[in-house]
Amino acid sequence: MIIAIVVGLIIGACMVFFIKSKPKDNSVTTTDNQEVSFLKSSIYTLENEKQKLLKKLADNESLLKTIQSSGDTSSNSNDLLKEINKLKDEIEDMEDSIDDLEAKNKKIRSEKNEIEENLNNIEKENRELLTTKEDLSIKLATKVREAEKDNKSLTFVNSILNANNASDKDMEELDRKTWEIYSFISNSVYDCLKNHTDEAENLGYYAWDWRNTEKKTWIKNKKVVAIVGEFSAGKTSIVNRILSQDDPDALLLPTSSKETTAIPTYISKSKDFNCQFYSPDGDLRTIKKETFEMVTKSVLDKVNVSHLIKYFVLSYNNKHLDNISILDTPGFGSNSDEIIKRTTDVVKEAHALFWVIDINAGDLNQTSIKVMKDHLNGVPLYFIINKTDGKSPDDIEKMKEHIKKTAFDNDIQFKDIISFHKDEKVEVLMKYINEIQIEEQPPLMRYILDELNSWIKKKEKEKNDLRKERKEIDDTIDIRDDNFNFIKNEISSSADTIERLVKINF
Ligand SMILES: Nc1nc2c(ncn2[C@@H]2O[C@H](COP(=O)(O)OP(=O)(O)OP(=O)(O)O)[C@@H](O)[C@H]2O)c(=O)[nH]1
Ligand SMILES: [Mg+2]
Repeated sequence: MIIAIVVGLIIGACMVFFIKSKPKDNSVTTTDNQEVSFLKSSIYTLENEKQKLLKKLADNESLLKTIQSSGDTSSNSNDLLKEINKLKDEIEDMEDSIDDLEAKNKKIRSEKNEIEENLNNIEKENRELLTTKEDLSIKLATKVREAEKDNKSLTFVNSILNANNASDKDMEELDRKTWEIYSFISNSVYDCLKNHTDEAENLGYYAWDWRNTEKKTWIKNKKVVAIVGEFSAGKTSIVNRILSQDDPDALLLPTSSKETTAIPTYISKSKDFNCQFYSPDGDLRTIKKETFEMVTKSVLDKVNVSHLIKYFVLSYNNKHLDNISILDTPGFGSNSDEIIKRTTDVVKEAHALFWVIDINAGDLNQTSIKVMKDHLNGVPLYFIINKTDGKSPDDIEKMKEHIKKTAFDNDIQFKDIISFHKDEKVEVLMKYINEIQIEEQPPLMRYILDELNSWIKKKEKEKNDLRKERKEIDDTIDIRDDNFNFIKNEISSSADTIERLVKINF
C-alpha cells in the first residue's frame, strides 16, 4: 500500500513537473536537462522500490515454499499467497510505470535533440543576422558621416555665398579713392596716350592691379612669409603656436593627422579679431569664425570653391604679427595639381618661404622639389625641420645634412635650416622671420608714372633726334643750294662765254 502511494506520488510529481516546466523561452535546453534528470532520478527511485518489492516477493515465495513443504495448509499460507500475488501486481504496475517513464524519457531526449538542433539553427541565423546588422551599422555610420560632411559642405558654401562685404569707413574711402584713380588712368590718361603708344592699352590693367594691391591691407607694407610643404608636416601647428603662445584664447586653425588645410590662409595684425575671405574677383567678405572652422580638405572634397574663395584672411591683435603677414598653405598631398596651383598662385606674393619638413618623413619628395624649382624659384627659402620633439641632436643634424645634400643635388638655393617643434618657443622662428630683409618694391602707381615718364623721355628723344635730323637735312639742303647756285652760276657764265665765243667766230 505504502509502495503504491510512493509510485503514485512519483508519477503525480512527474506529471506536475512536465506540465509546469514546459519550455517558454530559449532556456529550452536547461529545462529539458532538468526534465531528463528528474525522470532519471524518478526511474532510479522506482527501480529501487521495484528491487525492494522483488526482494520482498522472493522472501515471501521462499517462506511460502517452506510453509507448503511443511504441509501447513492454514490460512497463513493463503494470506501469504495473496500477499505474493499483490506484490506481483505491484511489481507489474511499477514496471509499467518505469516503462512509461523510460518512454517519456526517450521522447524527451529526442525532443531535446530536435530542440537543440533548432536552437543551433536559430543561433546560426542569429549570428548571420548579427553580422548583417554589423555590416548595416557600418554602412549606416558611413552614410551618416557622408551626409554630415555634405551638410557641412552645403552650410559652408551657403555661408560663403551669403557673406557680406567687409567694409568699414577706412576701407570704403580707400575703395573710393583707388577707384577714382583707376578710372582716371584707364579713361583720361588712356585717351591722351592711345594714339601715341601701344603701352596705353595696358595702363588700365596696371591700374586695376595697383588698386587691388592697395586694398590688400593684410599684405600692404608688410613682410609676407609663406609656410609651405607637404601635408601633415605641421605647418598649421606652427601658425597656431605663433597665435597662441601669448594668447591661449586665440582662435586656432584646424589641424589633424589627415590632410587638413584646404585654402591658403593669411594671418595678419589688426585691432580686433576678423575672419574674412578674399574672392578671385577682388572682394573681401566677412564670415563667422564657425564657418572658417568648418573647412577642411575632407569637407571640401566634393565642392570646388576656388571660384568663390582665393584665400582666407584672419586678423589678430598679436604682437608677433607687427608688420608681418603669415600665409598658411594647403600641403602638397593626394590632389597635388589643384593644391599646387591654388597655393603657388598666392605664394608668389610672399617675400620669403618657410618649407616645413616632418623629420619623420625622412627627406623632401620629388613633388616638393619640382614645386620649388618650377614655381617658387627666386623667393628666399628657409627649411624648417619640424616635429623634432623626442629626437636626439644627432638625428636632427643628420636630417640637416640630408636636406643640404638634396638641395645641392637639385640646385635649390636656400638661406638656412631651422629645427622646430610644437612646444618650442616661437621666438626661435620669429628670429629668422624678423631678420628677413625685403627689397622695397616700387608701388604700382610709381611704376605707372615711371612708365609715363619713360614714354615722355622716349618721345622727347625721338623729337630731338628728329630735330637733329631736320637740321642735318637743312644743312644738306643749304649745302646743296650752295652747290646748286654755284653750278647754276657756273653754267650761266659758261653759257655767256659760249654765246660770246659763238658770236665772235661766226
Ligand atoms: N610630435 C609632433 N606632432 C606634431 C607637431 N606639429 C604638428 N604635429 C601633429 O602633426 C599633425 C599634422 O599637423 P598639421 O599642423 O595639421 O599639419 P599641416 O602641415 O598643416 O597639414 P595640412 O594642412 O594637411 O597640409 C597633427 O596631428 C599635429 O598634432 C610637432 O611638433 N610634434
Ligand atoms: Mg594645415
